[in-house]
Amino acid sequence: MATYKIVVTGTYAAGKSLFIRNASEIEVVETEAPVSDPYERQLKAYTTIGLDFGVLQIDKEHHLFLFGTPGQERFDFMWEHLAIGCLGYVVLVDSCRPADFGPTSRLIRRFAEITSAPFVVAANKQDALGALPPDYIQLRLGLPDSIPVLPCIAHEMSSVHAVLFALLDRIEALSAAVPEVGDESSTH
Ligand SMILES: Nc1nc2c(ncn2[C@@H]2O[C@H](COP(=O)(O)OP(=O)(O)OP(=O)(O)O)[C@@H](O)[C@H]2O)c(=O)[nH]1
Ligand SMILES: [Mg+2]
Repeated sequence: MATYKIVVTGTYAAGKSLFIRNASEIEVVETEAPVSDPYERQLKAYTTIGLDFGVLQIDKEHHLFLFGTPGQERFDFMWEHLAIGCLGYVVLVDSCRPADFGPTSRLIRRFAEITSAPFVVAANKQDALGALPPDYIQLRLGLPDSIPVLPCIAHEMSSVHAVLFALLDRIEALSAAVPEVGDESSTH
């Protein structure tokens, strides 16, 4: 049985924990704590301070180990730890919050320094009022056509699975053979 490590990242409240909850076949491990910043608390009461962890079996022999990062920048030291040995990663962006596009671009640049693994961007909350389309978000993030920006609704299992399978397709397209976790060549 082979396991592939996939990281789900993005800025504060982009939907990472919900994405992993709806992707996972096991009960997820979460590390939520009350939000102390009054501005951030306007969005929600709890935030991830360590990681999220879930598992998705993708065929008879392969499982994805899904690791969600914290979104608050003060916990960004966790990104490096969580990215070690990852096969690829998903960057979630809240499609309703253009103010998050700049911080998301910064996060994408930082992750590219941490790991050379392939990634896709998921334009999340496409069900919400005022959600901007993935094409527009791709332009605003300054991403080339080669980096897919996919529509996503983290509330829906089919949607999060579609994003993960698109990432696996991209990983496969970029590497002749997909290395397994534990194989030194998969460590970036
Ligand atoms: N309408 C809608 N709401 C969403 C979607 N994804 C997430 N949310 C909501 O957005 C809020 C933040 O979701 P979380 O999963 O906690 O976000 P997060 O990225 O893990 O947040 P941090 O760990 O604090 O950075 C919650 O209220 C979710 O219910 C979505 O696709 N559609
Ligand atoms: Mg979270």
